[in-house]
Amino acid sequence: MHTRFNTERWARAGGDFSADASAVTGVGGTGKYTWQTSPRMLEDLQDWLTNPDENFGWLLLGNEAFTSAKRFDSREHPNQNNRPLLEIAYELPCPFNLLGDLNGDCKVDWQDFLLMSENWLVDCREFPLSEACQPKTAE
Ligand SMILES: [Ca+2]
Repeated sequence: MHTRFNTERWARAGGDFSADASAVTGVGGTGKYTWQTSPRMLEDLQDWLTNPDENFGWLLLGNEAFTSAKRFDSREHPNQNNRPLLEIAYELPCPFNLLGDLNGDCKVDWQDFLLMSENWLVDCREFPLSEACQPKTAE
């Protein structure tokens, strides 16, 4: 009932949360569980970075129709191995100018060739309205 006992209440009993799940996973017996990355999770992370005062984390919501209960350990659990863990993997932009690296991943490979081949023989001077011809923007 309360966001902070006993002065503030949720708008709905059980808590206020988005109806759209950021991620879903099945939970069985005792063990470790992983929620796979979703575009919505990335949006949540960016939103928390932009608005840290609104970072209340994620809610683990079970399907109450199954008359079962699950317990998850919190970040205060004495055994560090049982605490929840958020892993974020990212790559920094390539710090080098590499001729032929069209996607900026710091290597010239088949992905760059694919990008180049999609526009093979496009002539923007002759056909400037071609979808592939985007005006340069000032940096
Ligand atoms: Ca590349």
